[in-house]
Amino acid sequence: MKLKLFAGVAFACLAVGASAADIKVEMKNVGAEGAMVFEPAVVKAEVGDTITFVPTDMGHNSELVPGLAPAGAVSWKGGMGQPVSVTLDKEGVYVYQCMPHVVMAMVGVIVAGEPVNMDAIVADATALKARFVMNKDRLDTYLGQAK
Ligand SMILES: [Cu+2]
Repeated sequence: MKLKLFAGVAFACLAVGASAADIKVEMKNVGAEGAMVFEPAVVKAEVGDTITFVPTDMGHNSELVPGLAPAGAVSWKGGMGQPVSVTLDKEGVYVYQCMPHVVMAMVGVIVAGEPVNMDAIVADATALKARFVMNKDRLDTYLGQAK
């Protein structure tokens, strides 16, 4: 009996070690860094990892900002108040938003592997940042943490 349990635990550890990570990001009305936030807002992951956005509070979604991702990378667009998962398929920086709260800079950053496209993301984020009315420095702060 004891031996069987040990074998089961050992197998479970091996399985976890061999598989890609599943990282959760909460969509929240209020977080440690203010109102209308993804938490954690900056995720460092690896290609093959899956990010799951969890509707901790209702009234949010998660969707990739078109153009703010590695070339040819997977896109995603979650429904309002719905969980959505994405498996990262290209190395680099991804910027995503909550559609109804873009004006409050409810955005987030994912880095898969190394931030190889950071210069392009910074240059192309101008249009997104122009839509922020509040928390105007959030995306720059997040991108700084992602380097
Ligand atoms: Cu939101």
